[in-house]
Amino acid sequence: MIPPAHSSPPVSHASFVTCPPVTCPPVTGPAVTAPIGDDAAIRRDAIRVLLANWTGAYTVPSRTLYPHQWSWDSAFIAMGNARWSPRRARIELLTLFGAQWRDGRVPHIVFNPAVTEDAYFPGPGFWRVRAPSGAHTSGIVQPPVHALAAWRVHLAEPDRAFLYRIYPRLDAQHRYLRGSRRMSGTELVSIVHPWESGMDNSPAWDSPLAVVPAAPTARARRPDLAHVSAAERPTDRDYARYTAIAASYRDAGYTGRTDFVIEDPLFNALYGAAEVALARIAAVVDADPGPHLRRAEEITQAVLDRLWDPVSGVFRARDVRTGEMLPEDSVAGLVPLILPGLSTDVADRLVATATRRFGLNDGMLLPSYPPGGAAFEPSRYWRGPSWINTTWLILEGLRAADPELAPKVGAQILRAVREAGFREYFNPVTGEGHGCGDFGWSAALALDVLADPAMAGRRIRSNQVRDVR
Ligand code: 2M8
Repeated sequence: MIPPAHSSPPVSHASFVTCPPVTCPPVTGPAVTAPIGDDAAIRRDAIRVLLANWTGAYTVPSRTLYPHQWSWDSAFIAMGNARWSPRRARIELLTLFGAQWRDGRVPHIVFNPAVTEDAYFPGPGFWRVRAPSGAHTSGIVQPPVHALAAWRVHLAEPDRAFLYRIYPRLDAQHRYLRGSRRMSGTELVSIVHPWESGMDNSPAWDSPLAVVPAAPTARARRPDLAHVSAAERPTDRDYARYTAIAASYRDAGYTGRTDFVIEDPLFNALYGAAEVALARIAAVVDADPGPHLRRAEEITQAVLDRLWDPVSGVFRARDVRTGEMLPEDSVAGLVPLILPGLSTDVADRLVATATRRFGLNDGMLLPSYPPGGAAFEPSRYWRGPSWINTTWLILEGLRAADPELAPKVGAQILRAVREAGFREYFNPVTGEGHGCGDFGWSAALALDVLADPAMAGRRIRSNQVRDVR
């Protein structure tokens, strides 16, 4: 299936990557699963993981479980790569945007043609998509953290040519979200599949998924279970539902609604923060930052109006099909802390919720779901474990909201990888690692934390707060 037409000319994948090919040093040494030593050792091993997962044009999240390019993984990985190889970080983002569709959407997976169909499900044969570049991709999206990543990459090593190249692509990505995903008639955008949330197996999705028919024909193959224990992954029943929703969206030509239409606080908070980053980029590339800043304000207001739950002091996802807020909380509800325009009152309540209900100040790693909740499973994918990327997003918000707490959260990230290695996720209570090893964003974001002056005990100056750096 060819994606819907877009007025801009097709993007050539190859035309983006103008730098000479990057030579990867041979990968040696054992996988990082054993505890690793001091900060210098973390840095060395993080770079080793990023080199091992580098394909020449992008970084796979994992050589075993996720052998293709993932959208928001690449954004996080670029921010980590920016700390030691900004050139590699630029290539990572340009490669991803090389597979952008004509309608502006950035697919959540860009498939590596050298990897066999049975290595990952659902593969290119399921999605049946070719982007204008010729790349096989999925047809759904992931949280739009890319403008923030592009800006951070530029800050690490200013490169206006890079920003000139990426800005129109980022702008088109946001135009797609604005034009095709505002499904409630407000400024908020909707996700149409749990995979679009990035937190696929979150207990927050249990109630909307319960009404999705899991037809036997939608039975998924599970290559993931060859790499990770079934006890740490979604159930077959959930996989059947994921597959059914994706198949129905595909069969509708990747447009319109599905059985799952949700306004998610994490997705929308990153969308709003990305508009602020787009404004900064626009100012460098002689474009008008004004519309981006206005949209950031409107999105922030809509996140507050539609998703803030003043009773529980956290943001909640809203089901657009029923109009109701979903009953379960998750770490996604804390991520609006990253919005530069959030009021101090709301930010303070979020910090209180993070410390009291999510145990952030207890020396525990930040869980993806509150430990007191009925659905808490500390080692099952997105149903309780701590993840480096969501912890890092909260850390970003805390720089302004609670500059004393921020370095402690950074230290938690370093402790997690020091004690368990660059695992995909961590038991928040015991610190034990779960999911795959040598996981891309765990390595990349640890590098970012290590390079952060605030982590070296330096105070954050007041003019740096409330700033999407
Ligand atoms: C996980 O999601 C994929 C589907 O996209 C999977 O389980 O197969 C999620 O953790 C997602 O957030 C992440 O981007 C992806 C690759 O790391 O894996």
